[in-house]
Amino acid sequence: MNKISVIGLGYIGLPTALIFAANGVQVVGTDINVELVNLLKSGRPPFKEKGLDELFNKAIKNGIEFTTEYKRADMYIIAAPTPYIKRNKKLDPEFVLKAIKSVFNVIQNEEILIIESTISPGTIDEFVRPLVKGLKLEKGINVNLVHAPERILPGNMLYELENNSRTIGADSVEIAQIVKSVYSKFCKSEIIITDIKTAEMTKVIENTYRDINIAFANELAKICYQNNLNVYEIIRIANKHPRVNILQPGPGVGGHCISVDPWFLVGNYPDIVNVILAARKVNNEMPEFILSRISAIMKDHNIKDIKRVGLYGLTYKENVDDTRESPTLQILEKLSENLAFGIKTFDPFINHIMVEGQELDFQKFLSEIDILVVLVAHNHIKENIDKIKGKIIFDTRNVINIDGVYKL
Ligand code: SAJ
Repeated sequence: MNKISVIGLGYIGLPTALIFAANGVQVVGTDINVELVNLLKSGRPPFKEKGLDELFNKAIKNGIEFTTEYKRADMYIIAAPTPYIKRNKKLDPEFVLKAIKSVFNVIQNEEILIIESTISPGTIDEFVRPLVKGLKLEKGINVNLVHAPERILPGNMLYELENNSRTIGADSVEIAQIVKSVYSKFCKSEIIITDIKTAEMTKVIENTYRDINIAFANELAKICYQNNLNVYEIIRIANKHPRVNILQPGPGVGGHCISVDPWFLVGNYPDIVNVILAARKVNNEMPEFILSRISAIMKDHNIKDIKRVGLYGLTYKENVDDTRESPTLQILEKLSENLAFGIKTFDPFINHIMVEGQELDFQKFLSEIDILVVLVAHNHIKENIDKIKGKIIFDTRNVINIDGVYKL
């Protein structure tokens, strides 16, 4: 396994390519996006992540190659996007299938083809195997399929790449062992070998489990609000129980994973799922709950102009610059057009205008509002408590410890 080709240099593919290269593997990183490849060639990673710059420099020093072309390798890792089709709650495997077809233009024989992209259970059987079978016949070669899903946490990706256990799903234990030995070049944790469908299922249910637990915390927040109880104190005390681990309520669930993966199970098993679907509904209704709380606070303080309300945070969670499916964007979508235009927003991680009413300067943002709604717990807001004193604050993330702050 001298050379690895990583295809798809996004949130998963890029850190994976870099960490293999930083650990002495010859890596070629391929992406169809010319601007992205040029950015990488100029030595600039496309997103912020703790430790990414150092890893990037190490990979460059070790000769990592970035290109839009597909290059021959001993192992191909596909980390192409797997978008979720809202209409039928299914996964769109097109990007992955296109990448596989392109790999077959350079593949020779017996290489290992690893899919790291999150795919719904059964995707390999339903879409990948038929495609690969045809391509193998056409070229008269064999290729070894593997599914190795990742579980790294945005905001702590590089630490988790090295320290999280991995699942290797393969058709043969021998191939799985080879892949396991390659991943152990950087993975210091347990690498579990299983079959492909089990690997597909475990990845999706891990995120589904988390979504259900967040939904429980959110529903608990609504119950506590009605009873004028402190949901955080109740969770804190309940979690003292040795077998209770309730997560934190928030303004909703964003990101391209937790808010997406459970839908694959809803789409694939509509006659079975109940809890999974109910949790999705609870989390998707949190933006409405936040809006009802904002209007109650405005009434409390006799503030009629939505322009005096500022939403802090556009990303889907703290200390990342990813806004996909963020609760704030969900809230803005639910506001009527003129209200959405009126409300102010600010996010220290977003340095370009992406919504109407967004301020790029924190002081200016604060000068224009009376009510500050904290929707994302960036370190930035915790470091600027002195600047927000005097505002009416609605802290949906329980990170502002000032008297009189509204909480969930
Ligand atoms: N959230 C809460 N309350 C909590 C925890 C999270 O409201 O107690 C919200 C966050 O604010 C965010 C959303 O949920 O909007 C998701 O955030 P997250 O940190 O739970 O998850 P992701 O999407 O950043 O990363 C998840 C992780 N999966 C699990 O923790 C089971 C990560 O390990 C996966 O690799 C990633 O999905 C993925 O790529 O699948």
